[in-house]
Amino acid sequence: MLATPASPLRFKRLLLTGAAGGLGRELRQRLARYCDTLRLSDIADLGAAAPGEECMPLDLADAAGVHQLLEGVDAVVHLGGVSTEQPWAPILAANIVGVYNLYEAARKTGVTRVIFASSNHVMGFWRQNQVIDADTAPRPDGLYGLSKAFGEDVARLYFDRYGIETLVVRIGSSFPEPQNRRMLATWMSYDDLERLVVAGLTAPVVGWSVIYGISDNATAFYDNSKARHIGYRPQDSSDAFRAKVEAAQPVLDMNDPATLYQGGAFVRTGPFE
Ligand code: NAI
Ligand code: 15L
Repeated sequence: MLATPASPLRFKRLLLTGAAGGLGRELRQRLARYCDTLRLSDIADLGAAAPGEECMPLDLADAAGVHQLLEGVDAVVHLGGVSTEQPWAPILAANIVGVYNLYEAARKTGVTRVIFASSNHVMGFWRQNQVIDADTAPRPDGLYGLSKAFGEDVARLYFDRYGIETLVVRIGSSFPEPQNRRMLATWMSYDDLERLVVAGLTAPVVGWSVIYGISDNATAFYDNSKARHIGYRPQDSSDAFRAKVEAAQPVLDMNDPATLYQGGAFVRTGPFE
């Protein structure tokens, strides 16, 4: 299902990185109608290009390749990179070197708008009984969250120095359904993901802005009131899944850091175990 009626706003060419991933496969279908050409990239197999698509597989750590990737695009939806807690080497290549390459290429090719898929794990060591907003200080919960915090700062530098606008989307949990009680607060439907990305692509002025990628959930750790200028209006809610999730996970262990902190199990995953 697609979230909104076909938009009259058309881009000549949009770039979607991470197009072979979970969210990339969703947005691949959904972004096509907003542009004449959808350029797709990933280090993983992208399959065959459909009409209106062009596939440019590459490693984001390849600076020359990333430069070519950005040539001739109007805007970038940057999903590519390591998306979970992993060893430092792949995080360094994709999320540190790769993001630097992306912004350098944007500067050199004249691309002026990026939607950057950041993560709630930039903020994972805030507690679940605290509501944070766009101005709250980062508290990454691992190397992955730390790398996304770096990406957010690269984006800010390239706005301050070069005027390249970025909507930083600190995505909560974007899956078909919320999978546990924490995700009742962090969940974002795929339809709302599409709404948020399109809002970021079409908002008149973005500058460097932070928004939390969540649906209209009754419980939330995040306050998006400082991102009203983006015009994102979520239409879905985790509330529809609440009874099912609570039945599947009736008891919470209040001594488990995954229950106490917003980052959930990420706060005790990986090199800090
Ligand atoms: P995913 O792991 O399914 O997709 C990421 C894609 O990036 C993969 O297809 C992978 O092959 C590609 N990639 C990894 N390293 C690469 C490299 N060196 N060069 C080129 N491509 C590379 O992740 P998912 O769930 O689709 O997430 C997309 C983005 O959104 C990621 O940046 C992730 O950090 C972010 N995000 C997603 C959330 C979610 O709930 N799905 C929550 C928070 C953030
Ligand atoms: C993320 O950043 C991950 O990319 C995703 O796979 C989920 O684990 C999500 O956060 C989450 O916190 O639920």
